Amino acid sequence: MRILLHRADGITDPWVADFAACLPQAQIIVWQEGVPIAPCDYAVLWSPPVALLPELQHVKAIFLTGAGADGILKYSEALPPVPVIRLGDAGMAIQMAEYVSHAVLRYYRRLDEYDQQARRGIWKQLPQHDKADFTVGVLGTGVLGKRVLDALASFGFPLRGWSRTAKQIEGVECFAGSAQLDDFLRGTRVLVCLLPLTPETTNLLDRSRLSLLPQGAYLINVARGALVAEPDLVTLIRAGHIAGATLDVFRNEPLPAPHPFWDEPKITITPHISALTLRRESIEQISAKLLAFERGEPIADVVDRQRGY
Ligand code: NDP
Ligand code: OXD
Repeated sequence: MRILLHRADGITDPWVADFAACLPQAQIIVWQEGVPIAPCDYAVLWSPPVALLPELQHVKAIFLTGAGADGILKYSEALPPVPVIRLGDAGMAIQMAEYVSHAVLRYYRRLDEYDQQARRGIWKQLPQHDKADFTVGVLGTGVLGKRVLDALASFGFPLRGWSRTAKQIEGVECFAGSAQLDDFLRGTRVLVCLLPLTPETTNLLDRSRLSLLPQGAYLINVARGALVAEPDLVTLIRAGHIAGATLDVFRNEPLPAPHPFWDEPKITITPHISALTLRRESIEQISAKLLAFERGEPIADVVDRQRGY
């Protein structure tokens, strides 16, 4: 069995070693631009360069080393009609819960403001936010969104979730579909974005939708930058409607300099680290799915290419 491997960071040796341990019957071929290779049975990659696409014509399935499929589905027309299988959690959900809980608590406990005070030598207790008024709304209640909601539940925040299909999640007020989005946003004080990037969700958070959030709302985007209309977010922050944003993902990554986000003190920037791909967990999951696929068994996390996630 021949597996084509592509890593955007170029660090491939540990992947080859761990695949050899998990799938000793497989030969791992590291893709290198311009180096011809014999056809492979499977591909393991995430957001490949265009030059790699011809190598996918012979594969039986494409395994992603990430949860989001937008980086490969943008080439949909050039892909063979084979299953694309994304990661389901593989150690990312708990990282996402840590990151989002930290950001929500930082806003709720006014830690940013205390930090600014401390830098100016000010010792002053600020009024505590009312928790009943600090509803956290999670866009996307899939694998990651659900884990984030579970983590936030332990702090007692009022919770709501929005998904494409109707859901029932204990302790969470659930909304579904575009008909219920406005109501969801109107009652959300901290908006957490955990949606996949699809034609339906691109630019979902534009000026009109972000304006539905109550005055003094916060945005935490850990999904994809193109879900948010970036200039609109800056406008609403400068107008004081949005009190702050924590952004881990951007339309163009790395976030270019200059970009207005860099100069906006109410925006916290991290370089796409809210949930990192964990190599060992990912290789174990991919190997198990690949073997199940070879045996003709059903496998989880097959991307619906029509839906886009
Ligand atoms: P899932 O597929 O498990 O969940 C996606 C959720 O979004 C589902 O609840 C789905 O609804 C909902 N959804 C999709 N389209 C729509 C729509 N048009 N309207 C309303 N709801 C919609 O994905 P994951 O939770 O595993 O991952 C979510 C995203 O997080 C990834 O696609 C990726 O972009 C991002 N990500 C970011 C990382 C980072 O480090 N910043 C790391 C990993 C992932 P339904 O339940 O009805 O299907
Ligand atoms: C992912 C990501 O989709 O890291 O896995 O963004």
